[in-house]
Amino acid sequence: MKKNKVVIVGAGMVGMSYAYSMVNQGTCEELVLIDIDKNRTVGEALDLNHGLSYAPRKMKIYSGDYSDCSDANIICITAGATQVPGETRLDLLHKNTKIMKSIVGEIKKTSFDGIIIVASNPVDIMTYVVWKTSGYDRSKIMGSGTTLDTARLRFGLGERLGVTPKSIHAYVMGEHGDSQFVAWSYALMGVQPIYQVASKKGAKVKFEDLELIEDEVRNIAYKIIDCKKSTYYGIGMALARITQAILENENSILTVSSYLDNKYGHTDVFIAVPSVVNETGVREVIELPLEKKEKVNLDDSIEIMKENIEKLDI
Ligand code: 6V0
Repeated sequence: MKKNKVVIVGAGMVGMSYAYSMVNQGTCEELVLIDIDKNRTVGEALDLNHGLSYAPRKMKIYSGDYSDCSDANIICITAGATQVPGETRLDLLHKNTKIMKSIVGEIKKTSFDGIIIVASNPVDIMTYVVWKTSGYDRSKIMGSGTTLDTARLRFGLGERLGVTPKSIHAYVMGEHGDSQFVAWSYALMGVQPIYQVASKKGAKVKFEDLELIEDEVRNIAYKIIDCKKSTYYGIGMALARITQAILENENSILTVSSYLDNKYGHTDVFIAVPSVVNETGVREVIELPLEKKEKVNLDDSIEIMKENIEKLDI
């Protein structure tokens, strides 16, 4: 099992941006591409292999099939339909549920015993579908959640404050979608609370800007979709980051979509909350005492997830 093998199911824009990030960062030793379009994976594997001379580590990259899942550490599901202009992530619900069920059916035929990361949208619900239909341990399944939105928030704040996004410690929580929210009460620039930064005279980011920034993060995917049809580089890098946290047994805190078991007052739902990620998957969900408004936002987000899960044939 210890060979750092990653299988990507869905070699489209998201899957391949993820693969490309991993090749450039040397995240894993073995990378397998699976897609219903076999030709596509053959071409993509060849193309990536041709870059290996310039990659930081030796890697084995090939077009495979589900039998390659048996000894994989991670399967990342990036297959499925994408939003077209005018569609929300929730509009993809039924199309992608069918696809998740068929993929899980194939994985279950193998002796796979690793971690599954789900990226297909609506990601929190697709993660639930994968968990429910697979019967696998819930800690071994996670969605990409708001890892991308959190990176967007850090970028936006960092730009305005004139500091690197790496020094912004702030989290987007809830649905990877329209009901997401920023846990502002825990947002820091370095060691300074953002609320404190915003309250200073002449601050680069004022209180009234925080809501605008939050809206911008929530809606930026729609702008990207209008401009270039889909988003993929950011999520590719977010998935590579989650993968590294698992393979390196990092115990990193990431806003993946995790199963809530009596956390934040909820059970039986996957939603993005700060979670400790290591080689066992989600080691722990961190339960923050949220401000009243933030807790209402999280409750609303979870309510939307549950209403949609009830509509599904799983
Ligand atoms: P794409 O470029 O159309 O690629 C999808 C791929 O899935 C194609 O190559 C298909 O052939 C393949 N596919 C479809 N059905 C199956 C199946 N049953 N088995 C195997 N492969 C299959 O889409 P793109 O890569 O842009 O998006 C993929 C998914 O990621 C969509 O659901 C997006 O909405 C979602 N995104 C998730 C994000 C996140 O933050 N979690 C961000 C962006 C997109």
